[in-house]
Amino acid sequence: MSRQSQGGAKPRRSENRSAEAGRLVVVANRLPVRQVGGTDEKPRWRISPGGLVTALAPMLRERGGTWVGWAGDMGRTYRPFTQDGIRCRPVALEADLFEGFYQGFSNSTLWPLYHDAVRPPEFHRHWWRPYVEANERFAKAAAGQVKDGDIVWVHDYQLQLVPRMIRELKPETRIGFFNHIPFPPEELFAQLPWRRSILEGLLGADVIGFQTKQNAQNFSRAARRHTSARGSDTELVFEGRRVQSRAFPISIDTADFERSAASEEVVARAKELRALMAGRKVILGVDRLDYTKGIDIRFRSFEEALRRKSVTAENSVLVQIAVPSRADVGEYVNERDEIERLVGRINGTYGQPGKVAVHYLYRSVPREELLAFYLASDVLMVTPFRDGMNLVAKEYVATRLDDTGVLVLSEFAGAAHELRGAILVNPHDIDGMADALEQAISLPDDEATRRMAAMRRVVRRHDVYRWSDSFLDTLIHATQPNWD
Ligand code: ADQ
Repeated sequence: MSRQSQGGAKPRRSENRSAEAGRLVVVANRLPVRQVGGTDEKPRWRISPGGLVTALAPMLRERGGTWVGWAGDMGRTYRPFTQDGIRCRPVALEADLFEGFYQGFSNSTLWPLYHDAVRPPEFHRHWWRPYVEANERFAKAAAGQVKDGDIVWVHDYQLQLVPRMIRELKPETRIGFFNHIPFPPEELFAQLPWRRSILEGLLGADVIGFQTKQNAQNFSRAARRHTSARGSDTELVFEGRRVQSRAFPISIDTADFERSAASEEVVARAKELRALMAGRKVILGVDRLDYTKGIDIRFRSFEEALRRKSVTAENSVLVQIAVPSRADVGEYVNERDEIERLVGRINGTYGQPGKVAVHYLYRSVPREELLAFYLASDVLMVTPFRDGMNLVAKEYVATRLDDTGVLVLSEFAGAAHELRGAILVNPHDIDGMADALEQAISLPDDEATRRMAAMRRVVRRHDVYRWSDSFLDTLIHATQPNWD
């Protein structure tokens, strides 16, 4: 849903101010499209829906610019193309490079390290080299698109070396970086053998955005400790340049979620789902199947509540939708095995004929179906051990148009800083989570409404457009000693 379709909304600030800057060059691991047929010479593409695309597409269309990223197909080289008004510049990655850069260094070194080392990060020199090489490819491709006055916005942990690499190729460019995942405490980050290169890579940017103030502070401390950067938690000076390190909490297209949640199709499907589980409290979990999301611990807390008999398969059901993710990384295979073992154990012990205790759906579901599940549930449990933000929590809140429903939320998700009406839990504490679940299913209606209404105000005020506007506004107005 584009911004123009929001009933004649006023132009946002960055739309006006962006006149001062040039075009926008977005650099992200993935292009905002997927191939849906065609031939090798003439592939057909479709835009992949998602928050980032939604937020940036209007600006890319209006101001011009390019999205630089991988097309999702190893070893294939595609020519630049335009899809739905967005110019795409594909970056080629062969199987060997992809394995070391993405599955290795990005997902088996950085991902666990940046999520509080909930799994031991693996440090391998033979993964670092492809990480550098892949970052060089993205940086060169991006620099090739940059004209005088353009601004560049680099995204996420896979591309942390890119800001500095672009700076070397195009020294006068305004460069922003946003980290979608947490930035770990300095003591943990210090384990990384390539810590200085990563920090200096990021310091090539003018503005480095994080999900929370704590993440921004963690970065600044690590930078002061391991590089020549000096300054405060929000502003550093590195090699004579000014670098801002600030929190820009990401959000969703709230108006669009509200509209879809009111649609006949979604409302009718939600009714059907409710009828299938009539008379029972529906507790929902929705996640990528990832060991950081705490799906296993959520199941254990539900099992504890069943053991206490405060919850039974007669009066409650846990529905878990888990979207397959990184299924070729060993830890993810183990996590899936563990989750499926737990589902079997819980249903074997507590299920009744015709009434399972846990419905487990291992698949991606279409957006309307996902929204119908949000509407049909009484409680959403979001229990990551660590999460940059967690958009599922915000999506759930946005769809509860009648202010019903209860959110149980990990205090270690970035969203916990904003969604104060949630019942906050420590995901390492199984008994505490079982207590929270009991509290959630028996929360008086007026209290649930008060909490949900407060959270809805937050997601309505702070949507994904506000996020991208405030980041780009900060970047456009960033100054450097040699620019003044
Ligand atoms: P993710 O770790 O992928 O994102 P999250 O923020 O929850 O986590 O976003 C997941 C998205 O996938 C949501 O939009 C959700 O609707 C969708 N989804 C999840 N399960 C699904 C299912 N079974 N079927 C269909 N859709 C499903 C990373 C960081 C987060 C950060 C985001 C954005 O890890 O912390 O919030 O980027 O910055």
